[in-house]
This record gives sequence, structure tokens and C-alpha cells, in this order.
Amino acid sequence: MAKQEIKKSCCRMCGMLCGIDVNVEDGRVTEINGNKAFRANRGRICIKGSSGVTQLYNPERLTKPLKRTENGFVEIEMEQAMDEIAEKLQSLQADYGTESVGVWKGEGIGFAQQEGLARRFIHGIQSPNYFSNDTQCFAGRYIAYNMVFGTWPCADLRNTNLAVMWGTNPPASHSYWTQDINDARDKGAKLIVIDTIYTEMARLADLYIQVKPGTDSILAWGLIKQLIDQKMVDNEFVSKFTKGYDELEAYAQTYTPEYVQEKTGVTPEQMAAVIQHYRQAGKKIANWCGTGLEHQANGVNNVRSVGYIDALIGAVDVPGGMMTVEGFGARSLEIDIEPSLMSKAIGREQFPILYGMRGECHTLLLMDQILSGKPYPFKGLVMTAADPVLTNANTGKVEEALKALDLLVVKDLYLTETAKLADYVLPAASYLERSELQYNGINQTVMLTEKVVDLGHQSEYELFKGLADRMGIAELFPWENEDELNAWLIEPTEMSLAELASHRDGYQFKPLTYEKIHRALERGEKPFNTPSGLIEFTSGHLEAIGMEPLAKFQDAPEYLGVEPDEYPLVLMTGARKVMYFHGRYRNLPQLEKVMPKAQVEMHPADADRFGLNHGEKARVISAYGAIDIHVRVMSAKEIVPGAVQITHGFKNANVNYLVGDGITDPISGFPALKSVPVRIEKIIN
Ligand SMILES: Nc1nc2c(c(=O)[nH]1)N[C@H]1C(S)=C(S)[C@@H](COP(=O)(O)OP(=O)(O)OC[C@H]3O[C@@H](n4cnc5c(=O)[nH]c(N)nc54)[C@H](O)[C@@H]3O)O[C@H]1N2
Ligand SMILES: Nc1nc2c(c(=O)[nH]1)N[C@H]1C(S)=C(S)[C@@H](COP(=O)(O)OP(=O)(O)OC[C@H]3O[C@@H](n4cnc5c(=O)[nH]c(N)nc54)[C@H](O)[C@@H]3O)O[C@H]1N2
Ligand code: SF4
Ligand SMILES: [Mo]
Repeated sequence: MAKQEIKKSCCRMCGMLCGIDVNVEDGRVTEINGNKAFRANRGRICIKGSSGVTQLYNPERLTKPLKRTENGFVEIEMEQAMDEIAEKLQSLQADYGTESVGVWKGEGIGFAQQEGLARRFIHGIQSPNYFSNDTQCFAGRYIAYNMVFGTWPCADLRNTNLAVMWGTNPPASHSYWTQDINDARDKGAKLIVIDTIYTEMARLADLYIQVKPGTDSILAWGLIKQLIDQKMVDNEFVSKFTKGYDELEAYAQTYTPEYVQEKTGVTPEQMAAVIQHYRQAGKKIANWCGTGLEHQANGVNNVRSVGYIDALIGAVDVPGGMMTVEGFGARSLEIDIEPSLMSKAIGREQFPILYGMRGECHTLLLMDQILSGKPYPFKGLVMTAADPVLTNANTGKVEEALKALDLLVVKDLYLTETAKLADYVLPAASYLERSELQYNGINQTVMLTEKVVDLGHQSEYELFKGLADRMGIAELFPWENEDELNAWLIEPTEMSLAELASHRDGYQFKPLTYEKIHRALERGEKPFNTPSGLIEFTSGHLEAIGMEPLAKFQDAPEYLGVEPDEYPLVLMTGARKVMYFHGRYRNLPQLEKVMPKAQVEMHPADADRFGLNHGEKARVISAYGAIDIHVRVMSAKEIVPGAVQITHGFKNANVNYLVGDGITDPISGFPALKSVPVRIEKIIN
């Protein structure tokens, strides 16, 4: 009889961390199912989640370290690879300064302790240069919300009366949120979707609003003017809890319905319908912004202006609105670094708010610095769980820069496009081969995942500890194994590892509470963690660095600097598809079959205009590069005319060759991944 067990973990085929039951037979994983007792996903998983088995045993997985030689890659032992990498890092630091090397953690490994280990290591060896995928993801929204609220409030979707989904398509990108929204709708809630594409989520909506790319802030300001004109502002809340209302009111006056229609394509009637929904929902309104707003040259201010709506209505810290969540109180792996070294962090000077709030260096600026050697040489990079050749803006420059490094180490499950450029490639353990703490912010739960199997692959903990031991900072990584590390992390919570392990369905460390800001005010405390202690329409952070403090709309084309005649279409990139995750999973047959080819999605009128037919190949060209790709002609309702969409992550039609790194948000430095001027041409054979 085969020995059967069910082990409990969190899925990390995407970032949702659904609770999973992993079926193990005689030490081999045979099946992955949803954990019904897990608060977030309640038993549901998506097609990526169940494909975790195929990924675990994928024959393409790396098993041995690779070293680049004159004759290509050769396999070497892990000890040798680690010795050589540590030695090279030390010699680069000796020759060019301790700041000449960095680490880069990608989305593949997530946040929490894995991010902490990377930060601890690089700061431990006296370099300020920690990079991640977040300078194209999440950090833009993080700083936007933190500027307004001093925190990033979560949308209380399950209890809401009105979910407003701005530039986000949960059925593809955040699967169980769809269920949360549907549960709320069963209780009478309404759903508004604001998107350039008639998405899966839009098809479910009570009201679908199609906007022109990059114009959401204009719509938000139009709605703000309506809320003011129609006396829907919660004056008591605003006077108690906010700063800068007079400036906001004065600026909003420009945004008449006619002006909004001209710029966004949204009609006065549609705006009136949104306002009517807001009026009916009371304060149980959850406005949620996705990357459709963030990946824009006006990204931070797009998100801030939507946050203003929450504040004006008073839908903050109330059930069904935007709720503020609390942490578990576990230790941080962060360590301090000397201020003189910190000041050298790449991107700190150009994007001080991003650096100040996230301690995050800037990946776009890194490429320039590698190539120019200015303001100081950057020579060595240890990268884990990232594939920037497929995912960073301006692939041409990324390839050139990564090739110019004296040392590039890439740790991954597979020999990715980025790994192919490396000097050393290290095989990585996957989520089923680690035990780690995984958090779910919205539900205030923590889960200690089980190491389901041991296939002998190196984890990030082993990577950074191994390098630290060899580079003279062993005392910073004193834990003998992941269990010891996990125990140390949770020590301040007074919960032992064994106790946490007995909650394998996730442990809710605090019940969700509301109205905390009112109680803080009563105690004489500042209700919000902003410079003024209030919700800031005019940001103290921006005032301090002499930038415009109100989230005024900055029209992207003004600083695009390209001729509209030459590039008449706007390219949006990266709309999520449920079976893929950025560059991943084209090597899992059951997922790849669903969408084998990259496609440029377009409006039938645009297809006619450029003489293109569905299914044929066309060339898409920007100021940065060109790719050949299959045409997908959508129906007239499905996509905004004048715009095309290409999902990233396909190595044979890599859209990031087209995306520039020059058009960036002035506050976050984010590239305008979803507003790239392009033209499209028929390929004549
Ligand atoms: N399956 C899958 N899931 C993922 C990922 C993945 O790669 N695959 N990636 C994960 C990561 S790291 C992230 S950051 C999240 C991102 O999560 P989301 O931001 O929710 O991503 P999408 O679901 O693609 O939603 C973006 C939407 O913005 C729309 N859009 C584009 N331009 C505009 C615009 O100017 N205005 C408006 N209003 N809409 C616009 C697109 O049509 C698309 O529907 O997804 C995560 N989940
Ligand atoms: N044009 C365009 N580009 C985009 C976006 C867009 O919308 N448009 N979205 C951006 C966003 S939001 C993000 S977050 C970035 C993400 O960009 P990246 O950080 O590059 O993320 P992924 O491609 O998801 O994963 C990187 C690698 O992690 C590996 N991996 C998976 N699991 C593990 C593991 O357990 N350990 C290790 N060591 N490796 C593992 C995978 O094999 C994969 O090669 O892409 C950005 N790029
Ligand atoms: S949504 Fe799918 S891939 Fe993401 S964590 Fe849940 S099951 Fe895994
Ligand atoms: Mo992301």
C-alpha cells in the first residue's frame, strides 16, 4: 500500500497564496487541491495552482549549477559555484567599492522573509543596492496610497455595497477576489468596472466604463467635481481627517463633464450613473486600483486621485470600504546601513519618495548606470526569481547592460532568457520545497507552510547564508536551518513555531476591526501615518521636496516626445491571462495549450485602417524596437479604438522590446508600460 499524506502549504504559482492541500504518495506529490478551511480562497484554486505538480517535476528544471566558459555553460558542483561567486563579489567590492554590487529579487519568490533575506545580505556586505520587480509593480501604488493615507488600505470586498474595479481584472489576476465580489453581489452589492478592455470582470459588471488609456485620473477628478457639486462630500469626515481640501476643490473645477468626455471618452451620462451608484452605496464603497492605473506616466497621481474619492466619501476604515489592516508583529530581517553608503543607493536621489518609503533601488536606472559607470561603477549582480529580459522595460538595453556586468548570477527553476546571459546559474528550490511564513493582509492571517518535498535544490535562505558565511558576515545569518529562522522571526509574537504549525489552515492573528481612526483621534493620537497625521490631498512628502503637492493630472503625451503621425496607436501591455504569470508557464503543456501564441489585440476599425486580418502576423513598431506578432481582431465593444494590447512574457514576441524606459512617472520613476506610442504594419512576404 502506498503511503498517502496531505501536506498543507500556500500556492505560489502566483502571488495570491491560496491555501492548498498537497497530496503526497510515497514521498511524491501527485495532486494539488484547494484547502477548504483556508480563509482567503476557501477551497478554490485556479488552473495554475493545480499545475504546481507539473512544475515541480518538470524535466526542464535546473538540477546543477552552470558556469559560463569560453565553450558555453558547464555543470559544476554547488560548493564550487558558491566559493567562486563569493570570491568574485569580494574582489569586485575591493576594486570598485562595496556599492558596486547588488541583489535583485523577482516576483518568483514573493515578499516577506525572502525579500528580507536578500536585503539583509546586501546591506550586510555594505552595499545599499537592493533591487526588485517592485519598481515596475506595486511600489507605485504603495507610495501613492501611503502619501494619501500613510498606509495602503485594502478593499473590503466581501462586505461592500459597491466594488469599483479600476484597471484590474481579478478573474485573470486575483482569482479569489472574483468570488469575494460575487459573494457581496449575492447580498445586493453592485460592481463597476473601469477598463480599456471589456474584460472577464467587465462582463459581470452592473456598469462598465470604457476609458482611453492613461486617462483615469481625469475621470477621477471629474467624479470628484460631481461629488462636490452634488453635495455628496462627507464634510464632517473631511474637516476632521483631511488636509488640503480647499486646493482640491479649486483644482477640480476644470473637470467639467464635457472636458472629461473629450479626454477620456466617458460620457456625462456614464459619469452620472457612477455618481448614482456612489450615492446609493453609502460609505460601503471599495475603489480598487490595478496596474492599469499604475503603469502610466501619471501612475502615482492616477491612484492618489482615486484615493481622494474614498476620503471625500468617508469610505475609510469602515466595513465594506477601504480598511486599514494590522500586522502580525514578527521580526524584520532588515538591518541598518551607514548613511554615507545609503546615500549611494541607485535611484535614491532621483526618486526620493520611492526610496524613502520602500528602501528600493531603481531597476531602470540600474541599466543606465551599468552602461555608463556613472556616478560610480556597478559590476556585479546576484539575481533570484526574476527574468528581466522578459519583464523589464526596454529589453534591448536590459540585455546590453546585463551582458556588460563582470558578474551576473541568476538563480531560477529554469534556464530563462535572463539566465542565458549569466556567468553562474543556480538551480532553485520551489515553494513546495521550502518552509516559510506567508501572510494574507486582507484577512490578517499568517501561515507556516510545510516543506512538502526535498528534491535537493538550494533555497534562498541557503543561498544568502552560504554567501554570508563565505564573505565574513556569518553572524548575520546565525540560523542553522529554515525552521530556526522561522522561529526567530516569530519570537516577538509570543507564538511558538509548534503552535503556528498547528494552524496549517492559516492563523488569524487579529480579528478585523474598523473605526480605528476615530479611536486614535479620541486618544489624541494622529489617525494617519502621514506628515500631518491626516489624510493628505496635498502631500507633505511632495511639499518637502518642492514638487506639486496635489495629484494634478500630468498629460503623458506632453512628455512622450514622439510624433503622433509616426506612432498613431497606444500600446497597452501586460493585461493578465489566467494561465500565465509574466514570463512563466509557457513550458507547462496544459497551460501553454490555452494560448500558444502571443497576440496583438485590436479594434476592428483599427484592423481595417491598417489592412490587417485576424490570425495573420503583423509588425508592431515603437521608438525602441519592433516585434512580429499574430493579430487578434476583437469585437468593437471589447477594446477601446486607437489602442492595442499585448501581454508580456512571450520570448518569441517580447513586447518589452517596444516599451521605453524614457517615459516615466516623475514621482515613482515607473515606465509607462501601458501607454506606449506604436504603429503597426502588415508583413508582406
Ligand atoms: N494570471 C496572472 N495573474 C497575475 C499576474 C500574471 O502575470 N498572471 N501578475 C501578478 C502581478 S505581479 C500583478 S502586479 C497583478 C496585476 O494585477 P492587475 O493590475 O489587476 O492586472 P490585470 O488583471 O491585467 O488588470 C489590468 C487591467 O488594466 C487595464 N488597463 C490597461 N490600461 C488601462 C488604463 O489606462 N486605464 C484602465 N482603467 N485600465 C487599463 C487592462 O485592460 C487590464 O484589464 O497581477 C498578478 N496576478
Ligand atoms: N510590459 C510589461 N512588463 C511587465 C508588466 C506589464 O504589465 N507589462 N508587469 C510587471 C510586473 S507587475 C511585475 S511584478 C514584473 C515581474 O517580473 P519578474 O520579477 O521577472 O517575475 P516572473 O517572470 O514572474 O518570475 C521570475 C522568475 O522566477 C522564477 N521562479 C519561480 N518560482 C521560483 C522560486 O521559488 N525560486 C526562484 N529562485 N525562482 C523562481 C520563474 O521561473 C521566473 O523565471 O513584470 C513586470 N513586467
Ligand atoms: S490564484 Fe491560482 S496560482 Fe494563484 S495562488 Fe491561487 S491557486 Fe495558486
Ligand atoms: Mo507585479
